[in-house]
Amino acid sequence: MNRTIENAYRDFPILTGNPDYSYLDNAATTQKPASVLEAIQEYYSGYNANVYRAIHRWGEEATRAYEESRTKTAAFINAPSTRQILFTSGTTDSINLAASSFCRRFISPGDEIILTEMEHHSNLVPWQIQAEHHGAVLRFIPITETGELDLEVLETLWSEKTRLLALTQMSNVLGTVNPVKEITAEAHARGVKVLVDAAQSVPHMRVDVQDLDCDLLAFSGHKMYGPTGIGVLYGKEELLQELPPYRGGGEMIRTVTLEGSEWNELPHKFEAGTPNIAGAVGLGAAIDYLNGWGMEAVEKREAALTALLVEGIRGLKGYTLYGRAPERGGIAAFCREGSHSHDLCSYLDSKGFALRAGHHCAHPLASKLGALSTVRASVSFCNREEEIIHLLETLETAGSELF
Ligand code: 7TS
Repeated sequence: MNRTIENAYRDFPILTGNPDYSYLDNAATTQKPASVLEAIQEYYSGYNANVYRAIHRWGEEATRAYEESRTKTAAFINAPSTRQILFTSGTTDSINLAASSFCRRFISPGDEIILTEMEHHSNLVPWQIQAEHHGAVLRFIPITETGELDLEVLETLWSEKTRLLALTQMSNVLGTVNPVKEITAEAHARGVKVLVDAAQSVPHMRVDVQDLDCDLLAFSGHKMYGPTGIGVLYGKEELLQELPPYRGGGEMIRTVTLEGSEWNELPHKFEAGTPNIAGAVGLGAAIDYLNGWGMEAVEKREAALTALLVEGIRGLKGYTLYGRAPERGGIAAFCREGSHSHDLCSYLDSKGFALRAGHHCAHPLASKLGALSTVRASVSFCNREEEIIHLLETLETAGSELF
């Protein structure tokens, strides 16, 4: 069989090794292709060493591989320079870094930060912590009936005191893709900085930070076919220069005396201690893997699978699908009349489908939807149409067996 994106699952040992199980929890984490697993194995078995410090061949090789991943990451999101790519442990870590450093530098009591009602807890709680510490006020863009941001209300939220707007590019519950570029332009017209949570978007669409013009952007390696424990914070260089460091320790300093320290240059100022070298190497391999297909092909393939899934669930009797935004990614959250979502999810697992049930770490959104717990299917290009058709049939016939 020719290698095409329709049979990309063949690149994933866990998928070929479990042909009777359908993995539809890609928004939580993605599976890893063989090339990513091999890159990590090669690092540990071929040239494992700490970066920067070692004057030996393995140290040099590890440093080269670590920095090469930074170069690949910068190119992947079209960042102008590798100095703007900070390696973190994931989206959550990236946003905590951004929130802490931004608020220490720019927030005074009474200043305002705008968030949205559809944020994952990791783009909400770090701002709550900083707002409490610095006396900032949080404001929220509400969502409409269709699960989109209410931009008319946003018009009323801006004030002289607004300093930053932080929003997700794609909701991890509704699948809604937000008009980040337009909102960023609105924010900049008022001198407001913008942080984008791109955890769900970078793995599934072409994200170009220069086109979006956002000031900060966060994402995770494990949601884009790379390993856990590695993530990225992109920032505009001028802004990153102005922000104070987040964590102190080795590598992030230029000089240290007992009285005080001077910071290293970008990006090292924000990378204290031994980084996740294997994670960065794995992320670089994941980017190579995605580039091998091309993000346009990924998007096209996932749009077809999403249409099948979303239209299919909409057509099922007794099911409610949450979110009707026309601009959406491959995420579908739903409930079945008369069934608890955890029971439905366990039932689906027994039938060979991995989905997720709960509030999906977006408690305020779940409350707003009036569905504290939903079942969520999330697709990737490595899923097959048969899997989705089989899931829809299983949902349709789920009946007395469920209780
Ligand atoms: N932002 C969004 C929009 C997310 O979907 C997630 C994780 C995060 C941030 C946090 O990413 P992390 O890698 O730091 O954990 N979302 C999910 C999910 O939907 N199910 O499990 C994790």
